[in-house]
This record gives sequence, C-alpha cells and structure tokens, in this order.
Amino acid sequence: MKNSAKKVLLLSVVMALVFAGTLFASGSQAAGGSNTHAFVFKSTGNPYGERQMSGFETGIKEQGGTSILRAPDLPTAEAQIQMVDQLIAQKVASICIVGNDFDALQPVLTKAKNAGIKVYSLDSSVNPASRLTHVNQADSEKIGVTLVEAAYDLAGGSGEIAILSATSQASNQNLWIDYMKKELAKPKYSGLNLVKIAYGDDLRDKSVSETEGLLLSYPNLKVIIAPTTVGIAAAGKVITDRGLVGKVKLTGLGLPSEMAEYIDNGACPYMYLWNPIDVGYLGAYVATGLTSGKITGKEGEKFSAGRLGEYTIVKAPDGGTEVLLGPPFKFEPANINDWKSVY
Ligand code: RAM
Repeated sequence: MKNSAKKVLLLSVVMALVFAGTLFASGSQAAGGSNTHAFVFKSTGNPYGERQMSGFETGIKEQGGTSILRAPDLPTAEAQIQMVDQLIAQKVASICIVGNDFDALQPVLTKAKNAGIKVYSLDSSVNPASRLTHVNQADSEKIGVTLVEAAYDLAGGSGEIAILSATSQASNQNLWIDYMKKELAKPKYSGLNLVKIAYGDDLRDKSVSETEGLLLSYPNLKVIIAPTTVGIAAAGKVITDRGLVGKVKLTGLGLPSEMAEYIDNGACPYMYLWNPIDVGYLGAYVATGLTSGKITGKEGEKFSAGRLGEYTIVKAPDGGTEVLLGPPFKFEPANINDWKSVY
C-alpha cells in the first residue's frame, strides 16, 4: 500500500473511532446511573486520545458497564469544566479526567466528588486534592531521564537541544520536562544546551509552526525532544520536508502508526511510548474498582485489571497516589514495522 493510501486508511479508522465515540456518548447520555463511567480526554483530533478512549470503552463494556466518551474541541480547562458539570447532571458513577490543567478543575471535580461520583485522572494528572488516584502510563522520572539520555546520544554528547511540548498547562508534559531539567543539570550533560521549550498545544498546525520557529531561530539545533505524539509527528514531517534528516534529530514519545515513516527515513532514529489502548483499559478497571468499593485510591491497595493482570496503587511524585501501567518501550528501525499497525 502506498503511504498516501495508508494515511487515508488510518484517517478513516480514526474518524470511525471518533464517530463511534460520539454516537456512544449521546446514546448513553440518557442512561446515566450507577454503571455509567465517563472519560474526558484533553481535546478531539488526537489519535493517541482516541486509542485511550477505545481501551476504556472495551474495559467498561467487558465488565457490563456503559461508557461516556468526551473531549472538547480545544485542550482547555474551561471546556473540560463544562463537560464535567454536564456529567455531574447525568449522575455518572465515575469520571476519568485527562486534565488540561493541574489545579483549575479542582472546584468542579470537588463538586463531582460531593455528588458521590468517583473522580480520578489518567495520562495528564489533576492535583491530589481533586482525584482519588491517577492512572499513569509509565514512571514520570524514568520518562524524563530516558529522553535526556536519548538526546545526549543523538547529539553525540554536546550541542543545542530543544523541547516541543503540548500545552504549557499539561501536567504530564510539565512533570516530564521538570525531570528532564533535573537530569540535564547533572555534570554528564554539561555539553548539552537546552535552548527553548516550545508549545504546539497538541494541535497539528501549531506544532508544525513551532517546529519551523525552532529551526529558524536555532540553525545549529541538533536534537528536538517532543514528548507528545502530536508534536513528534509534526516535527518529523517538518524535518523531512525541509531536507534536514540527519542534521536535526528527533526523539520523544510517538505513536508507531504515525512515526513509522520518520523512523524509517531516519528523521527520528528512535522514540518511546507504551500502549495507549492499555492505558484506557487500565482506567476502566480503576473506575469499577473505585465505584464497587474494592479500592479507594490509597497507596498499597491491589486490584486486578482484566487481561492486564494485577496492579498495586503506589505513591505519586506529587504526593497523591497513582497506578503505573509499565515501563516505556523503545521503537526503532528493527521493530517499528511490527508495531505500526497496532497503535
Ligand atoms: C499526546 C498527549 C498525551 C501524552 C502523549 C504521549 O498525545 O499530550 O497526553 O501522554 O502525547
């Protein structure tokens, strides 16, 4: 299949998922009630988010529940606050929030809690006072350290590097960036110079223009770290289109389906991720664990998450608790073809 045909196919799959999610949401709106579990992602049009939602939907369905899948058009806290308010009125049993802001959702999430709804975050956390626990894709410090090690390797030990993030309010991105900065402060990395953190807001066009801005402002840039699936795909395209493969190297967190061509052409020699479908699926078991009273979100509690097996709630770096899916996985030329059709 040609690349363009593949893109059309992928786009159709994503559109079908979005459409299915929307239908599902409106179909279950009237249902409400104690076995209805809501998932609120950051924004629409993010294939990573669609995969998380599909895993969540599967996990809830196989436990006999109903899902409501929601995402605002733009990744803002304000839009999510409105959605959470609607979900409170619908009397859902649980709300899984992929936070667009760490603190701003606290009043509405407290309102949900006071209405008896079990609230937890996933992927991008809200503050510990706003959640019972958090479903984390991987250890946040490990992600930060791994990406700095990758940048060091790809830069050959010295030179200018930049970060292309999502929104400046996204707590997952900010935590990873904090750990990157801590790691960069170590003597081993004294030759690396972090020249800029750019924000593409998980919007394709903005991520493209931010990458172009980085390349213009820093002609000696050696490595871009994009810890966002939207950003890394946009940067891969810009580096390729401008004929900069080999000069500027890209790494970060990307979907194999979107990044295979840039791993193949060398724009992104390697990158990391985990299975976003599993992140959502794990969330579905946290939802039912909390609503059934099997877990309350405290450190040390154990539960089983269907096909994924047993999990233990652990302490999170922000003082709250979290459930970790597993370690990040490295995608490189040797394995990318095995994964590009999976997620
Ligand atoms: C983007 C989002 C998401 C993040 C992934 C890696 O799609 O910012 O929150 O976890 O990338």
